[in-house]
Amino acid sequence: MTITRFVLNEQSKYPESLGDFSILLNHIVLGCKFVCSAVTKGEEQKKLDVLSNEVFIKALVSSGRTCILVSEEDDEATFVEPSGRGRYCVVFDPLDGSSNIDCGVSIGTIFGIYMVKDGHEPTLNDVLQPGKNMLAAGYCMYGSSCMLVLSTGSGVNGFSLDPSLGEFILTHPEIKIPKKGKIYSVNEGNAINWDGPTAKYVEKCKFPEDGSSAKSLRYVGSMVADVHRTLLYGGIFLYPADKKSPNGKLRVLYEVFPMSFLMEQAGGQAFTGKQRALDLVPRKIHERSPIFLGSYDDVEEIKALYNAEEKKE
Ligand code: P6P
Repeated sequence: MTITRFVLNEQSKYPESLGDFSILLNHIVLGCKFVCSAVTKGEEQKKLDVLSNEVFIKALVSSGRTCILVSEEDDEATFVEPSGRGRYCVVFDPLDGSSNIDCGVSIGTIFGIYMVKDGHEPTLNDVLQPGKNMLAAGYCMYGSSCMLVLSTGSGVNGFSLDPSLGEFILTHPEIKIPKKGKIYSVNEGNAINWDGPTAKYVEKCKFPEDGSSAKSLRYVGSMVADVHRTLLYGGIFLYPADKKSPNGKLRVLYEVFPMSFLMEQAGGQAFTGKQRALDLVPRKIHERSPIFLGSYDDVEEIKALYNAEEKKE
């Protein structure tokens, strides 16, 4: 089962579908194949950052199905010319974690897709939507192998690139995250700046009070790698707010939302410290938010600590 066939099968569930969504997804897949090839060739980081952004902008515009594009690499959103416009907005980080390229750590493309709101000239409000309005989200991880993990709103599926075929093949059907995990994933170097609930939660991971065994710490520093491990093995990934960065570091539209969408679709959850991550309504296209995502029970534990803190205030 190739990703192309999978997407067409999904489309057949919507008889009224015009196939636009499938065409859009296949252009995203084309972009991922191109970046995978460039990363594998060992291009230097600066070139790869620029190249991957150009590849996705060109692929998305040439699909004829997009109208607004938001990229981590571009300060402003791209509004597609009216003559070549479609109904979809795509938000993406073309090469997240790219500072890790030179040491061979896995990096990735992260993307999310919205439908424009009805019948008017597209504006930024068409992308400043809560993550729960996304139609699809996914990431492509470039590492020892190239793997695309995708959700179109009915579960999560993983596709591995078969270089001899040049096709993504379904290798991880219907991924479900374990309800509880044994791993926590956070940059402990920021501990001095954490707020109370995060500090208390990490302490519980290391010195459990209920006699259970301590969690293991795994932190790559490349979101796609850390989230992919969390999705497959379970556990929790945290990028909390801290005194230096009151909104955390990760970007809402093209890091927090797509990964939160995937986690919920896989049976996990995602929390900002204040609310369900997908309920957040961004005000700016490069807005940041704290994020706690992963196994349902693990996120519940840190939610309880933040909710208790809120009651005290
Ligand atoms: P820190 C990479 O730069 C990135 O945007 C994410 O991929 C990753 O999760 C995070 O930053 C790592 O940040 O502060 O721990 O190095």
